[in-house]
Amino acid sequence: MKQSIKLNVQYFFGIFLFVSFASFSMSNGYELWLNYTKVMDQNLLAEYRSKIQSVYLEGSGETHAAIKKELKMGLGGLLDTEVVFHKYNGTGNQLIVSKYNELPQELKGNFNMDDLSGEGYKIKTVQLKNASYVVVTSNADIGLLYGTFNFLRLLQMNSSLSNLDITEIPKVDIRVLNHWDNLDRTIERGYAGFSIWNWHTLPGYIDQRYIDYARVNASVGINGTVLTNVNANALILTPQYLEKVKALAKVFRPYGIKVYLTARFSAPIEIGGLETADPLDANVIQWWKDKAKEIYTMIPDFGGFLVKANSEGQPGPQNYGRSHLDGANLMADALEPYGGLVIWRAFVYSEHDPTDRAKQAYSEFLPEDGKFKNNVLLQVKNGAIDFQPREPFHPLFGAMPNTPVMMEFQITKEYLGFATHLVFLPKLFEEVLQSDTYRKGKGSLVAKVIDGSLNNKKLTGMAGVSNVGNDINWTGHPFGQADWYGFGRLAWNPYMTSENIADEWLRLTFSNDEKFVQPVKQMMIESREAVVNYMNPLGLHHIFDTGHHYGPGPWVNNLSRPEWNPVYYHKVDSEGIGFDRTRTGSDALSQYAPEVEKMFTDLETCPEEYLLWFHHLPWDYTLKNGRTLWDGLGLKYQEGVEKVRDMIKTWKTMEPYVDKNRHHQVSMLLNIQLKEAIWWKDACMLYFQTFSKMDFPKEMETPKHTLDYYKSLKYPFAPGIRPTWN
Ligand code: BDP
Repeated sequence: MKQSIKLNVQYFFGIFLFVSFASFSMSNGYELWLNYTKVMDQNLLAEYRSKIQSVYLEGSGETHAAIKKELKMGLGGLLDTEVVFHKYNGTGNQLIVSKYNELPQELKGNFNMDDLSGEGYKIKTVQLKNASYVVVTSNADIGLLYGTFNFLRLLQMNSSLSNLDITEIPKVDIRVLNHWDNLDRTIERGYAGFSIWNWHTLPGYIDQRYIDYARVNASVGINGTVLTNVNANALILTPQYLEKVKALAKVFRPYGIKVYLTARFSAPIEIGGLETADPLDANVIQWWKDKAKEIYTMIPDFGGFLVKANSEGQPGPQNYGRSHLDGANLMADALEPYGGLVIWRAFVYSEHDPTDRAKQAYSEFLPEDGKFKNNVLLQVKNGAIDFQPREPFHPLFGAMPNTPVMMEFQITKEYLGFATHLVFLPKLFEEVLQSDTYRKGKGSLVAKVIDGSLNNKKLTGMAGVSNVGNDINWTGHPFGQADWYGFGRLAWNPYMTSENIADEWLRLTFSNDEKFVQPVKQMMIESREAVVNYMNPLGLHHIFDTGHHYGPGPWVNNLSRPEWNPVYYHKVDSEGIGFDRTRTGSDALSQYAPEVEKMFTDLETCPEEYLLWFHHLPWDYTLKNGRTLWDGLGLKYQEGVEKVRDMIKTWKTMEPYVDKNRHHQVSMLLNIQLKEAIWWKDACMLYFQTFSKMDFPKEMETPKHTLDYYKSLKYPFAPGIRPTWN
């Protein structure tokens, strides 16, 4: 692509313009970041071709076949040549892709493989006398596949092959997507079409998408997928559906991806004919054991169960007076003989509990630390409320040293403008992972909890609620692909910077041209703060319209459960705004380490982006910039809107570097984003003004409509709304 652009400039009115635009307009984004178009830099192309005159690939089996297929496709496309597979030539200029034990003897001495896990790999330029090789090696097939993808990525990113010396080992064990996909193919909080799992035609029909899904995930190291919604349907555990799951598992296996299912706690009643699902009942215990045996007979490498229990109406052990511990350990016992895992979700809060919702998961699970069976992981959302545009890290991170606590991020943009807003989520993920829990003194980062290093945990994990659907480009918004990519990269290495991720993704997906990469990267990095500002500035949260969470609804106060209403979260009144979570308020802050509590409690040290999350402050409270809280709020909303305008400007100038199709798509979406950013600003500020009774700051654009108008907007068919909960 880079080349096409140069050609465009050089031969602006010539035939090349036509050729390059013709190929540009073909791009529909289906290939995601596995974009193997020809390397356009002629010097590099010549270097690559001369260094990879043939490929030595030893081994057998289905992962090996997947590697061969990817090399053919990748090298074939990037170098625009037929890939020659050849025995070890001894004379160099060969790409060697081989497990360590099958490496040609004379190359072995260049590698120390003791530090590698099965998933790890090395890529190295090896000089032997006058012969030079690029070697990709690992102790296991799966590591070799990951190494192959990394090698292709190097070519896609136009890296030199002269001095490679890469060692990669994933820092996290369980790297899974959570699909909130229902059996009728709707997706809860999905904005990119319907589910890619076509349950009706499975197991007989294998859609090419399943294979490409596996390739794409493996390319970033994702090694598991939970196929079904956490608001589970027990039918998935019946033989009829397990046959279909088995077919998907077969497709994913060569790519190192295990399937997991959501287990509905009441399944023994619904599909087992029992009268109870009590975890201590002997028949129930036996039922889960039999079910596990049945599943593993069909799918020997089945990953395990993900469970949402006693949360938002889902059944669970508490229905029988038992605890989460009883429930998790019941399933853990059943899966244990086969090496299966139970991933138990900590996303619980109750309408019967009058304490601050933000406190409930911590109170519920903390006492259970160290009591779960060894094959249980506790999956905790990044914050204590619910995937808000900005949320302080969940107090459970670091607080349960004797339990494997895994991260749950949301890749789909339930609270970030659906698939219509350009918001680069790795920036949000990075902020959470880099937060300091202070549980073991300064530097006790959330990332260290997640990779297990803080408490020497052997079993670790990171989950991302998928943004994938059957839209042609998988994610709806072309830039939504970057969130999937970034999730995978961070699950592999939670210390990666969002900037590096953006850089990689842009080069892989669009172009290596710096004139494109630098400004668009900047735009992506800033896009996250933009959405915070135009939706939830200064620590406001959960003020979305009800049910679908599309657009603002700060006025909503009539839902049956108090903690479902936005008014519960902003607590606006004539005095001021914000949720007091200090000791004078809900005291949620006491759930953090003392250093963190102190930092957030003290208004001098509390970062302003968390102000209203932790404090209820008067309208005339003075912000660090000297303005009143009221003015500051308006200015932040305005800033968010302005940033979207900047993004539109930047994107406009990128026209020469991007294919017409995707350029136009993103332009249209940015315009929607601007409209909605203004909607957020106007609706929220007009509503809050009815309490503050103050004039809008002069820098803020006057609202386009009245508050009544904004309140009257209804979207009964906004996408992603949960259809039924079972
Ligand atoms: C909330 C969603 C709801 C999910 C729930 C969960 O609104 O659809 O079922 O989280 O994570 O964010 O279980």
